[in-house]
Amino acid sequence: MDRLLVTGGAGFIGSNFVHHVIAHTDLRVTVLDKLTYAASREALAGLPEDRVELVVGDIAEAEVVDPLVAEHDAVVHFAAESHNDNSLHDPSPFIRTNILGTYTILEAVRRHDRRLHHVSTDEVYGDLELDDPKRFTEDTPYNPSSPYSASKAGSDHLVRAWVRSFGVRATVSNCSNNYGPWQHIEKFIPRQITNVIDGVRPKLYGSGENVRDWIHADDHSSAVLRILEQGRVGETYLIGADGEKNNLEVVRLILKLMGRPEDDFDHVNDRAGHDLRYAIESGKLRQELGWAPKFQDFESGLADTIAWYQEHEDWWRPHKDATEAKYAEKGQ
Ligand code: NAD
Ligand code: TDX
Repeated sequence: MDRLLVTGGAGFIGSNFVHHVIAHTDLRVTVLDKLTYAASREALAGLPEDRVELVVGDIAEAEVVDPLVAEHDAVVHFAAESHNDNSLHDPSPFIRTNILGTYTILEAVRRHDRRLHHVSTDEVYGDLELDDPKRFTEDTPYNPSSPYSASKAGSDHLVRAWVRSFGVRATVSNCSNNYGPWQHIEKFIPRQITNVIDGVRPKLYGSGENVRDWIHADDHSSAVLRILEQGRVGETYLIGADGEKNNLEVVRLILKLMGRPEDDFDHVNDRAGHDLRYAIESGKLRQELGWAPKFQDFESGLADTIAWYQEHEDWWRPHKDATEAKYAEKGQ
């Protein structure tokens, strides 16, 4: 393997993955990214020009995707519409990018017989009760709740069908909630950090009892590279770092780390259909492929992330007012 095509490589996790690949392999990388509102060229700055190229284009257009796939040995597919709240407002780009886009990539890797790794989410499994001792495994039945998670579930099903029916050489990973630098400020953790920087109280949906299983984006990247290099074709691997926390705990920790009283937040309108709890059992990935996360301490990872947003205000500031205006319309 010499040349890698990374879709969505200008987004939060895709850009992290490109940096990881450049640092840990000899591969050359082409990023295919539409540069939607969620992308940032800055996240790819400083990478070696002889090893990384950015192609601006849409994964749902076969005339863009097909020749690029033909020129590469493997595809790692991150590109997606990724925010649940946006999918509740307008599902249409989620259907187009997440389902039609994945179909377009599948047809190209089928035609040119290229290796594919498809990046997905634990949200395809629906949610768990708070007191349920079970966690999601590779055998948990699909039960998505939102237009976002349903579109990701649809994309996973397409990949599995193309493996079985056409012999496409693909793997799938389903990861839990990521945090770290370059995450769009519409998402929970960066929204609250940038609110506190602005002297605005963090906004907690509903009671805040909802649990997410946090993993640092660097650990997601190392897991995806391990699966690409050593994963068994046709298999699904769950990626998680045993980071279950409820949203109230996370808001309180952000406030504490930023020197504010721990009750200095507002409860706002809940998300429609809000999933209660996600939790990943990642034993297959750890035992079969020997992967382990590096960020074991959520509090220090969060402190680094807070420092990053404090130091990169020029990056997020232009998007803050418009992002908050959209939430304000919904009483959030
Ligand atoms: P993101 O929204 O930050 O980035 C998505 C990227 O895809 C952007 O650069 C955007 O421009 C690009 N894109 C969108 N539509 C496109 C199109 N039609 N053609 C080409 N490029 C397009 O998302 P993220 O948080 O980095 O998530 C990346 C992937 O990881 C997604 O597939 C998501 O479902 C999955 N995932 C995310 C998380 C998480 O916590 N963020 C957890 C598990 C899985
Ligand atoms: O202001 C907020 N207040 C709040 O309480 C926001 C934006 C969110 N929340 C809650 C909703 C969720 O319970 O925080 C939790 C996390 O919310 P998001 O950051 O929107 O993430 P989530 O909906 O859990 O989905 C994320 O993880 C799985 C990613 O956005 C998905 O792309 C990924 O698949």
